[in-house]
Amino acid sequence: MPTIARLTALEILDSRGRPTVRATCTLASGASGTASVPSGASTGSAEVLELRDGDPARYGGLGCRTAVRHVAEDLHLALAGQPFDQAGLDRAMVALDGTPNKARLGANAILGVSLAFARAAATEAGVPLYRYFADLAGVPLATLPRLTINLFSGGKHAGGQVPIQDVLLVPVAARTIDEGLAATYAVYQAAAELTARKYGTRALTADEGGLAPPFPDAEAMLADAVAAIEAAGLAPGSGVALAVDVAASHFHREGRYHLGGDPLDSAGMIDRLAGWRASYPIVSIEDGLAEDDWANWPTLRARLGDDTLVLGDDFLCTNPARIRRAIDAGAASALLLKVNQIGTLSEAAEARALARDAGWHVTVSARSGETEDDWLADLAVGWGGQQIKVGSITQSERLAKYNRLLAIEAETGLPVVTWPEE
Ligand code: 2PG
Ligand code: MG
Repeated sequence: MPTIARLTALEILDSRGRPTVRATCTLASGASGTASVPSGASTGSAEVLELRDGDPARYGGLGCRTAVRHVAEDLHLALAGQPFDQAGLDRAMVALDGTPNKARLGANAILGVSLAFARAAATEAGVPLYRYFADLAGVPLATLPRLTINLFSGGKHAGGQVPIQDVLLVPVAARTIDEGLAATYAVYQAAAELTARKYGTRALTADEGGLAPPFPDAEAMLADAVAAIEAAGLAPGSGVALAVDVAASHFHREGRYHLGGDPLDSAGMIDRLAGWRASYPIVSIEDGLAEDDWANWPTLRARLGDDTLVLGDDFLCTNPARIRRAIDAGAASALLLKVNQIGTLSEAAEARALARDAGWHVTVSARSGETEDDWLADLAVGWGGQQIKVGSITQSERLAKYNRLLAIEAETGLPVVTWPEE
């Protein structure tokens, strides 16, 4: 087992210019690994705690110097000199933290170490990171994930000009990552032209590089996405399909969904989503209902679940307890997996295994605040994710992951998951 010799960390800036943690783990063998932690904006309330300094004079309180100190001092002192495997290290950090939501040491400190150790251990073993992740989860390396790529943005990622958060392209006909990216590029260019003409704006982009013109409503976003696919000479549905991140928690107040027009109750919201499904080529709906609307998720799944993924992000928070409850209730059919929602690789692996054992799909996802680190691509491949969600095909913090997928594709020759899978 690898022995940790030294843990260090650095406060760096993410794609929104906000501080985050970059951790480095050096092993006794001399192998070392460095990894950076992402950060969300439309967060679920059950996510573990991202520790911020709270000093309003510095980065509006968002500094990460305390979390950095927790890596270089507390975690270093407690863990250095000891041999660990990934599960043992993650368990030790959870125990050292001692809180249910990683509030003492900070999930950003703990995840930085969990990921940096993974990189160092892969280097020590002489294997690519995706193989280390595959071995960790006991998953055969068989496929590459299907791309789901942000085209249009709204909600918290775009200043709320329209309540829903993402319309994504799913290049279902693409047999390779390379083909999928080329199809997406064509649609993105067509969409930039179409929206510039229609809304008279320059191509304004949101947090993840998605186009964010002043759409009048969610339906206009979906219709413009279909028009852009057609304008690019591709077939909506069979060539390029759509996915939606409704992020409904963020416009749900006092039991009503404020989607524009009259506020909707849960049944009305489900009707609206079913209407979208009937009118547009949508293969996946994420957070179609709010994170605490437990009573109505099973109805949503029953209405849409046969041919559309009912995907839980804020709803599940990569949290094994929430996932178990959702499986028992028949409340979803897919997990959006974000390791920083739960804070260690091992707990995220447990979340993944629960979802897969229940026959769910898994979408491995980046955050809206990202860094140039590319471990997410290795994770999506290694854990056999059916989908990957990274944001748009602009901005280097997104492209780092797409470019890593291209490299893994060239190296392994693995095929992309076919749709519908299995
Ligand atoms: C989401 C993510 C990524 P955030 O809601 O799925 O798009 O956003 O990182 O802001 O939670
Ligand atoms: Mg989401």
